[in-house]
Amino acid sequence: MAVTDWKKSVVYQIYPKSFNDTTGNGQGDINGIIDKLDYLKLLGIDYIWLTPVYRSPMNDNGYDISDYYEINPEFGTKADFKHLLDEAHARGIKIMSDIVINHTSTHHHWFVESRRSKDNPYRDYYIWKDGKGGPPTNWESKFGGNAWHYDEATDQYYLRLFDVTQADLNWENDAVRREIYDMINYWIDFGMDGFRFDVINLISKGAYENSPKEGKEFYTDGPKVHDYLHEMNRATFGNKEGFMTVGEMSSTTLEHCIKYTKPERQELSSVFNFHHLKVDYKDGEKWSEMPYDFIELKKILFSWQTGIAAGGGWNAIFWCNHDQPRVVSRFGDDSTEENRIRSAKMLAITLHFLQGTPYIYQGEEIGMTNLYLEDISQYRDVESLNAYPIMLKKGISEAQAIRILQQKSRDNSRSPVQWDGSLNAGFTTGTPWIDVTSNYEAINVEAALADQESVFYTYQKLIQLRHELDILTYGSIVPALIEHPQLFAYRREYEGQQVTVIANFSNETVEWPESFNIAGKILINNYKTVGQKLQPYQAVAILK
Ligand code: TEU
Repeated sequence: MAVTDWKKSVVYQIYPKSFNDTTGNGQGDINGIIDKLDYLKLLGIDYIWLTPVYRSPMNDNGYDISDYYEINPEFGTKADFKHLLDEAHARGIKIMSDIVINHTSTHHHWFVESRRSKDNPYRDYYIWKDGKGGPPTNWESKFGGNAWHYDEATDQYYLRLFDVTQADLNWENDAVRREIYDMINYWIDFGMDGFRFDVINLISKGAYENSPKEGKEFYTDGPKVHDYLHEMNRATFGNKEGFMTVGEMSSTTLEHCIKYTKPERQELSSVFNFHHLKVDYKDGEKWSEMPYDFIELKKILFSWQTGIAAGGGWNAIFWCNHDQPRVVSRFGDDSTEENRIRSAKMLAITLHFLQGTPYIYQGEEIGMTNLYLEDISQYRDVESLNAYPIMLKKGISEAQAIRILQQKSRDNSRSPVQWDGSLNAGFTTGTPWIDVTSNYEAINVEAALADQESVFYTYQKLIQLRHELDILTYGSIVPALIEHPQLFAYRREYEGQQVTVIANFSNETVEWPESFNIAGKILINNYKTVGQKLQPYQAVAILK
């Protein structure tokens, strides 16, 4: 049953390049998604978030768009895309597409023009500055190196917060904003049901000054970002009933996220923030080795849960996406098959009872693990390939750098979806663009569907519960046992009802805390029974 209230919906993220290949070229495509819609219907999701399928040189797998109005031929045609929308809609599934408007590819014709001369009409579509005996400021790119790239043709630098082939757009320019709103309206008319906006809180740059750190403070949640989002809302999707938007917010704050999502401000419906996914960064450094800090993980998630609710905003809730390692390898336990299954279910239960819109990343629903590539030649991700030499330069050994990539690389979640136990996990008949995870013979969709006890059916059940029980959408959240070293626990409360969630994040049995009354109806449990003690990775939700 399709839900009518967008707040009750569950989103499934598809990274098309790794989803399902129907042409044999080793890369997934739009027709491959159509072929799997019945599977997604069985899972029960409401929306698909499709990462970018527009024309792109694919240096950053589509986050470098060279034409917003065309589909990348590697993925299919516009007719295929229309077909996908129709087939999804016929099954009650909506589609949110990804809009990347902080930057374009340097192959975009705007940039090709812009770089030609200082007086080109497209010059001010991007951010060009004179050097100061070197780059204009010391800001660092998110993908390593200085954020300014020198261009000989006009002896100036352009800003690129990501790869050198991703030039930041100049939102100060009215013409740029108009072009963007026209493009968004084009896709709304095409039949889109929602959008995910890439790094949307970086669009408003403040002063171009040197920073004591990497420069984030000058462009994160910048001075005009709320004005721009409000303007965009009014000019595009704002009056479309039930249209869902989610903004990806880099290094943002709770205060800003309340503003981005408070309905009366007319900006966005919901936000992703990443603070809870930095609990395994040593001193804030992603490329480091550190066991994750469990108590910190809870504290961050809870502060966003209660904070957003108090401010009247709305969270997107998630463990994984195409930029993150696989959650079962990160906060769960993939060391044995038994622990993998238990901990994948535990993580699902812990997340899906929180408040906000839950996101499931392709393969998460069968408990896919990290890819664990062993040699740098096997890596494909531009961020990882930029980071590797930087790590070596810092004195990190090759062996340690690979160990770090095995934990943190974005390629971990970009390996092909494991459909069955046949060659290449049933993803392609050709050579996959990136290696298939070696455990595909045991972990795959076909095997998961055949086993009523598989991780898949836990996700299916959780989606059903979200649709059925209003308390999961509207209930307030009451964190519990925050300092407990092994248990993740909270309550939801709504109209006299209470749901209690308790999960054991450890591989040991743990005493049931005295303050926890277990009377009530068990909504879900990843073990057969509930006893005096919580079993390793046990997670239970109880309704009273
Ligand atoms: O990601 C934004 C971002 O800053 C991170 O999540 C990032 O990918 C980084 O790896 C964290 O270490 C978005 C997209 O999701 C990502 O795939 C793109 O590469 C990026 O924007 C640029 O468009």
